[in-house]
Amino acid sequence: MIKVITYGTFDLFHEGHYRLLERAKALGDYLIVGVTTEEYDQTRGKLNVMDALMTRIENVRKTGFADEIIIEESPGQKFRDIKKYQVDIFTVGSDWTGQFDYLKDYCQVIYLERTKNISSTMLRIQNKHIQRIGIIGTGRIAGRFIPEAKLVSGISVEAVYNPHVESALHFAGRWGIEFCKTLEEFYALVDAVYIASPHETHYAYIKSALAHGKHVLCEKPMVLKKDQARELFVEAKERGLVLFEGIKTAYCPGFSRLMGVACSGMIGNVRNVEACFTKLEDPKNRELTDLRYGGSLLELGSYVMLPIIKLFGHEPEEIRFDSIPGENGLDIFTKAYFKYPNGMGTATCGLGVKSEGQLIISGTKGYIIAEAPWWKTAYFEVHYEDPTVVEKFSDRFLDSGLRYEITDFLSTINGSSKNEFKLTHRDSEVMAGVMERFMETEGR
Ligand code: C2G
Repeated sequence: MIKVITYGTFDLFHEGHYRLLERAKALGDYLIVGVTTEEYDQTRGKLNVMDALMTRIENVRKTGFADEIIIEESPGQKFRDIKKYQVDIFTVGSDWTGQFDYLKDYCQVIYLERTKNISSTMLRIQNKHIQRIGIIGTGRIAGRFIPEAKLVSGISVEAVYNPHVESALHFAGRWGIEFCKTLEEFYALVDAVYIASPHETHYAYIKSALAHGKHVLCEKPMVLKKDQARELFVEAKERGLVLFEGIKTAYCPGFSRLMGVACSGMIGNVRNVEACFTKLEDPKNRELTDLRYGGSLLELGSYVMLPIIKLFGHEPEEIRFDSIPGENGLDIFTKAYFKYPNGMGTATCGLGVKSEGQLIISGTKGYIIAEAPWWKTAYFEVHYEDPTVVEKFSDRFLDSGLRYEITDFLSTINGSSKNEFKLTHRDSEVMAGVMERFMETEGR
């Protein structure tokens, strides 16, 4: 008797799951299905699971393919189960290709083609809607999006679009999603769009996606003009669509907690915020060669402005910039000074100068300090006049951390939460305005 085992969350059960179980059963005579517990999903950083464990187990049982259902509750369990149940074949969908090759020493490992274009009609009836997401752009960030999206329940990455056809074809092949020659084809396959193309193309893509009734999650900086930001948010609102600027820091648990502590009164009134983020970039890369849309502030400014704008608001009395130009004139190190009625902020960023990446929030009773990479907030401290009193806070920041913004984007679309406070439309507008002013001072 050939024994087969597979594992999954099986949340919002859909035909992708059904077809996986059907083919897994066909691989042998006896199929064991491991369904993940909430705790295990928490451990492995799978977010936004909607159905309770018993619901997910029942949905697997109803297919009739499982001869035995177990629960998956800890890392390393797969290996133990293979020994314990004397399994001949481990199988899982092709979105995990390569991730379980280590099991090949103990049993056959088969990756089954994941199901594309899952129609969520069945789910719509159950009013649990899977959002089908398409990606515009095929660069580094786009490549990080798919592994992150896989760990957010309730979305399915379906398609990619890039006018450079060969990179779109390569990307689609690498990730097992649909390649679309035209935007029309692309929009037909998705409910929402993740835009990870060069900054200057964002505005047109957002306009086009909204016009086609698609929700939009756009990489930062979303747009480089205040009026464009305002226009796009108004249009999204009028169409009942969600438009998010993807600044991963804003959505991660650690940063939300840091903001909470800063506003809690623990450090008294906030009077000064200093945020620094430098990343030495290869001078041949677009970030340091595109004379109009490159440079440090446009690349990293969203991160270092975020805490200042979140804590002091949208009406600085004065904004001033100091920059160090590289050989081609692009800013390789920029400080933006913000003067408010009740405090001041300094946003420092650099692609050509290395500095200490700290976030310091100074208050009338104490201060918060978060070391680099504070923009992937996992740890920060609160200090007071008495140096022996230090309060420490830590949160997990998993992998590239795009899953947090994806989760908030999704739950806002599904109406299950209004996480506007993490990054408001006004915040995005103000940041676009700062970028615009900077580009004006640079004569771009
Ligand atoms: N699947 C599929 N087609 C889809 C979606 C999912 O074939 N459109 C497959 C997945 O590849 C997986 C199974 O259905 O083999 C269950 O998917 P999930 O519930 O998303 O489980 P997952 O998070 O992929 O966990 O330890 C758990 C395993 O790592 C799988």
